[in-house]
Amino acid sequence: MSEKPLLHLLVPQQGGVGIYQTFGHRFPPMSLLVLAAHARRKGWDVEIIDLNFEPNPLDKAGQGWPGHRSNYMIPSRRRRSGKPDLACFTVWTPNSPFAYRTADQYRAHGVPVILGGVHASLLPGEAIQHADSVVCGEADSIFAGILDDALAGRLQPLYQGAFQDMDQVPMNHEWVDLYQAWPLTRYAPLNTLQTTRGCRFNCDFCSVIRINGRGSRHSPVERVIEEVKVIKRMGQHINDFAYLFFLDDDMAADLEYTKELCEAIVRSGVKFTWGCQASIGLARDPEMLDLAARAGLRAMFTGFESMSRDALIECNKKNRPGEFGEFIQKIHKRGIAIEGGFIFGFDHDKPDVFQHTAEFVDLIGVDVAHYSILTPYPGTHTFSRMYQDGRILTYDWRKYNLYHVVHQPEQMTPQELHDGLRQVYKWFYAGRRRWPRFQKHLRTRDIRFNLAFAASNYNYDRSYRNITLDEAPPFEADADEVARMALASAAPAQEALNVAYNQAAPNVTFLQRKPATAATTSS
Ligand code: B12
Ligand code: SF4
Repeated sequence: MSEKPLLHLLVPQQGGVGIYQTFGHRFPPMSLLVLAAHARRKGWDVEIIDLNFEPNPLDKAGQGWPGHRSNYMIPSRRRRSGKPDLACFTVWTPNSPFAYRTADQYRAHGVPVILGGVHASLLPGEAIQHADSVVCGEADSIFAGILDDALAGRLQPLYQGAFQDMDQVPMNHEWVDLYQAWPLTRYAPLNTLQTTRGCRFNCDFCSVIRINGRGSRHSPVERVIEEVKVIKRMGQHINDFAYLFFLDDDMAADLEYTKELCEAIVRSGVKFTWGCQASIGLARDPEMLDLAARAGLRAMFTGFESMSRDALIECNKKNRPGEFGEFIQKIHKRGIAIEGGFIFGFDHDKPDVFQHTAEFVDLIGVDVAHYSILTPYPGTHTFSRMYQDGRILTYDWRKYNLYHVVHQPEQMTPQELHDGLRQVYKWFYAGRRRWPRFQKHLRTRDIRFNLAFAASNYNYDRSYRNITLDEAPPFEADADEVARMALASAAPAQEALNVAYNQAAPNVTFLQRKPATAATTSS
C-alpha cells in the first residue's frame, strides 16, 4: 500500500451532445496532465478521472446521472483504491453545474476540493460555494505550494495564478505514461502538445485572452522537439502513424515562432504528422505554408466564424470572407485538410444566414465544418455587451455549450436560431454531400487523413442529428455572482482575471458555503 498522498484529478461530465465526443476531437485533458506532473514532483500519487468516459468513483451505479451517455464508460486500469487526500477539478462553463455536483459529493465524503480552469477563474465567488479552494488562472507557478497547504490542512479559499513563462510548464516525459492507464479507445489515437499560450487577436466572444493573456508566450523550440521525440517513443500510435495535435489557440499568431518551430522540426529529422488551430492568415504566406507542409502539417482548424464581413467586424474578428476560397485552395494544394468553425446569431445575421453559409462553406471546399451559436462566455466582451443590453435569456451554464440559444438575437427569434443550427448540420452532412468531399482529395491527400476526415463527416452527421442536453442537474447562477462577473467581462481582456479575483477576494470568506463533513488530508 502506497504511503504517498493520493490526488484525484477530474474532468467533469459535460452531458449532452458535444465536440468532446466526436471523432478526432477526443483529446486527453492536458490541464490535468500538467497538474499531475506538478503533483508527482511533490511526491503525490495521481489519478486522472474523465467523467465523460468513465464512472464516477462515488456513484455506486457507475452510470452517471439520468440521461448521461454511457457508451464510452470503460473504467481505467490500474486504479489505486481508497479515498483520495485531495480532489481537483478543471471547470469550463458548460460542465460547471456537473463539476459542482461531483465536487459536493467529494466534500460530503470528507475529501477537500480545489476548483480551477476557465469558469472557476472567472466566477470564483460561485465556484467557492462547492470547494475548499479556487485557483484563478494558470497554476504552474503556485500549484506545488497549494499541495503543501492541502497536506498541512491550511488550504486558502482563493489563490491567484500568473501568466508565467512556458518553461515553467512541465514537459511531457513527466506525464506521458499516464496515457497507459487508459483504454486505447478512450481518446482519439493522437497526442497533444501546447507550445504557446495567449493570443494576439482579441475576438469579442473568445475566452483565450481573458485566461491566457494577450500576445504569445512560447516554449523554446528545442524543448518542443524533445517532447515530440517522447511522443514518438511513448505516445499513442496506430502502427507507425505518429500524429500530434498542437493545442495552441492560433499557430498564426506569431509567424516568426511558427516558422522557427517548423524549421526545427524539419532539421530534427523526426518524422510525424500534425494538426493545429490557426487563423486563416497562415495561408497568406505561401512560403510559410510550404514549410509547414514539409514539417508535417496535415490538418488545420480555422475559425472562419462568418461569411459576412459586417458580422466579423461586429465581433472584432480580422478575417475577410472574400479571401476564404483562395486560401483554402492554397491549403489543399499542399495536402492539408481544413476544418472550419462558423458561428450563427450575430446581430447582422438574418434567418437566411444558415442556408447561405452552408452553401458557401460547401462551395469553397471546407472539409469538416463545426457550426455553433454565438455564446456569451463569462469574461468576454460579448457577455458584457449582452448583459448590459438585457439580452441574456438564461444563466443555466449547461446551455453555454455552443448549441443552445442563451441570448436574444437581433434579427431572428431564439427558436429560428435554434432550429437553423440543426438544419445546417443536416444539410451539410447529408450523404450526397459527404461523398464528393471524400472523393475530391483521393489523389492529392494522404489516404489516412482523407479517411479520418470522412469519418469525422460521418460522425458529425450521426451525433449532431439531435443536439440535446442531459436533464440533470438543473442550474441557475446567482444574480450577484453574475453581476460581478459582468464587471470582469467589461474590463480590458487581459485584465478580466484580475478583476474577477479582486472582487472575490474580500468576499469569499463571508460566503455561505455548503457544509461539508470534516475535511481530511489523509485516507
Ligand atoms: C483543447 C481544448 C478542447 C478539447 C478538450 C480536451 C480535454 N479533454 O481537455 C476539446 C476539443 C474536446 C474541447 C471541447 C470544448 N471546448 Co475547448 N478548448 C481547448 C483549448 C484550445 C485548450 C485547453 C487546454 O488543454 N490547454 C492546455 C492546458 C495546460 O491549459 P489550461 O487548460 O488553461 O490549464 C491550466 C490553467 O488554466 C490551470 N487549471 C486548469 N484547470 C485547473 C484545475 C485546478 C484544480 C487548478 C489548480 C488549475 C487549473 O492550470 C493549468 C496549468 O497551467 C481551450 C483554449 C485555451 N486556451 O484554454 C479551449 C476552451 C477551453 N474550450 C472552450 C469551449 C467553449 C469548448 C466546447 C464547449 C466546444 C464545443 N462546441 O463543444 C467543448 C466543451 C468540452 C467539455 N467537455 O466541456 C472554451 C471554454 C470557455 C468557457 N468559459 O468554458 C475555450 C477557453 C476556448 C475559447 N475560445 O473560448 N476543447
Ligand atoms: S478566436 Fe482565435 S484568434 Fe480570436 S482571440 Fe480567440 S484564439 Fe485568438
